[in-house]
Amino acid sequence: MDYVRRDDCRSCGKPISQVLDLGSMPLANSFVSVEKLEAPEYKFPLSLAFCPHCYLAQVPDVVDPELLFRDYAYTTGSSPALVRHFENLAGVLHRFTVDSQDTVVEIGGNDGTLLSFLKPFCKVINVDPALNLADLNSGVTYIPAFFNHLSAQDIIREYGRAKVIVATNSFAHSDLIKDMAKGVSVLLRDDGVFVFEVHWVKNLLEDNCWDQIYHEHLCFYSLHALKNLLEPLDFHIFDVKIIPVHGQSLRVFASKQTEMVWPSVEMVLKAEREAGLTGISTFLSFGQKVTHNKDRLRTGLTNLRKRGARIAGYGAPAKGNVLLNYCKIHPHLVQYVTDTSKLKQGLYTPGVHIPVRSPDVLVTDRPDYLLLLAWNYKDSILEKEQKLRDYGVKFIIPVPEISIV
Ligand code: DWN
Repeated sequence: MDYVRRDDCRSCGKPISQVLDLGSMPLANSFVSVEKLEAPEYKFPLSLAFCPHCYLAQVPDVVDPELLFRDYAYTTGSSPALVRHFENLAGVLHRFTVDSQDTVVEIGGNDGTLLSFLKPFCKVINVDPALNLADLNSGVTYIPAFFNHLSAQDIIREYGRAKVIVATNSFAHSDLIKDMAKGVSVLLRDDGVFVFEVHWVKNLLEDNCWDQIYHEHLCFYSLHALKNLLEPLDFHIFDVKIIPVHGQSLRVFASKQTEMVWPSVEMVLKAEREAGLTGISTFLSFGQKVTHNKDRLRTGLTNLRKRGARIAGYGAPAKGNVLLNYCKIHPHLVQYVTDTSKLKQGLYTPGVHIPVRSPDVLVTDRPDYLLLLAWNYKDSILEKEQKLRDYGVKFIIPVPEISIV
């Protein structure tokens, strides 16, 4: 089945309530080759729901993961700021792997960027379903599989149990999230630690990062929702950090031992209560704000084009494809988008079919405006492109509010 819609919470099983409808949406990472531009394209309903019982915000629209992840256009290495972030994370994880015989398993390790920093010190295994990324994982054991309770048992038979299990933006990507967590529990040594990074739902709501809602991101976590998911599985969250990645994310540390809990956990829980993350009204007002933002962005771009301005896009992230399709931004508004990823260059963005070009095009072609679709790297990009800006090219920042710099 390519698509199924849930009406129950994937964490606690109780009924969920829809808070935002983004309509029919193509798959955010399914870029289109020129040969397939006229062919039919997968589009599925996309919405956001909230569970008032365990506080998990979630996408109820479940697309077959074989369609989403087997041939994956996104590579971590295409974003230098993210590579630096993973080098820092590797240092944090290294504190838990004191022995070269220790094993670190990464769930959804993509092109092996994070594990490349750890492989000199311990055994490293990347469990990722993308068949097209295997060759990028040099020196890393690559298991082309979805991580779940079953594949965890296979890994134990072949490699033993893990001292560290890490998941950076993959612990929100499974409909069977409890089965994924059970896999972590059985694979992790009793003295092991589970470290994962997930987009923080507080950032989604407060910074209006609605373009982060797409079929790969099935869960939008608060620490409250994570506690309700993991504690029944005998995990204990003992530390949490708020990190400036993909907007704002939580870096969560959990183990199977009831060791001490750092004050950071209560601090984040308190911030979430104060932000209204345990009540549906906060999520309903977010939904209304998104609709307003969509209309403002499309009207703004249309007015610029009417005045003869030329607009291109900067970055072709998955979230950018949600924004382009939800706001119905076609090539007559945004002529092309640039992206550093060679896997995306020469292809077309899903749905609206805007051509993806190398950033080199900007050396000779200077549009009046660049719509910053990769807004989560705003600081590093604005710095990198200062020369373009000195020539008068303006950047349109779509999130959290539309601004021009
Ligand atoms: O969970 C996921 C998130 C965390 O990462 C996956 N669904 C896939 C991916 O989502 P994304 O595509 O929105 O991630 P990024 O890292 O925001 O994508 C940035 C894109 O922009 C990349 O394709 C690289 C490109 N880029 C660029 O062209 N010039 C990035 C930078 C920093 C640049 O200077």
